[in-house]
Amino acid sequence: MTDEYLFISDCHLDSEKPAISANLIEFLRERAASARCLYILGDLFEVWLGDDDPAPAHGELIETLFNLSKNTHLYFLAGNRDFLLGDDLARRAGLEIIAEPVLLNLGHQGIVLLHGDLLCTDDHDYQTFRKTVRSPKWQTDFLQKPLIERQEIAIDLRSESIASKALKKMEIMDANRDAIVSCFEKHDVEVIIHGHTHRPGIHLYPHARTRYVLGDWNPEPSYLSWRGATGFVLQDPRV
Ligand code: LP5
Ligand code: MN
Repeated sequence: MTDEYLFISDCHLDSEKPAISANLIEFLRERAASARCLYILGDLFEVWLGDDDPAPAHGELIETLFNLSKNTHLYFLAGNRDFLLGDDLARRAGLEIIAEPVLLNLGHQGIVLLHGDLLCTDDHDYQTFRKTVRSPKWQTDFLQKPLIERQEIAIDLRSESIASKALKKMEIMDANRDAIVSCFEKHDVEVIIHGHTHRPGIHLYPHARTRYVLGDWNPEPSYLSWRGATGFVLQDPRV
């Protein structure tokens, strides 16, 4: 066991893209097994419609996570695709569900963890939609619908989202600078770690602040590692 902390997001696991699942399973077995903690910062699944979905395509992954959880602490913070992941799946996969913003300290640095969508404050339509689907009442109602109905709604919603994104300027789907600065200030931290935008990178701000953006896994792994001896290292083929 090392003192390593690992951060990933946006795997978007999908039965139609088995290479991503294979890469993640290999990462969990080979890379994460010696880490102290693994933080999964949302959009682990392309879509998660409730823990009653048997999701056979994800069986091996869930078992791999559960085995890993015996030695490595696994945390899950919801994304906009898998915010319906609940306690049942968390138990089966050995995940501890955490709610954003999550604060932690590594070395002498204060850190805040987010999925990243909350920073996209210029995307007003999305933020309105998010408020609706994150309300407990909406989620209870939605989860009471038969799975087949939820799947149909999700297909419609994906089409709506794709159509609506085609009309949005790229900038409005990125993190807003004022939202970033106020996040650093509000939480009094030096580091923000998030995903969601699929624009991996390391961004520097005044007062020795840094924002690490995790990439998606389509199809190569993207992860951030922290160790006492090295600090943060972003491993992404595009950075
Ligand atoms: O996901 P991504 O990266 O492509 O786009 C996101 C935002 N879109 C979403 C929607 C998801 O893609 C849909 C799939 C999630 C299923 C989750 C399970 C719960 C089921 C819920 C069923 C109602 O998150 C996109 C952002 C983009 O990130 C960048 O940040 O722009 O936001 C949108 O496109 C949202 C639109 O702007 C507004 C959508 C209005 C929808 C209107 C209602 C549709 C009716 C469907 C039936 C209830
Ligand atoms: Mn996302």
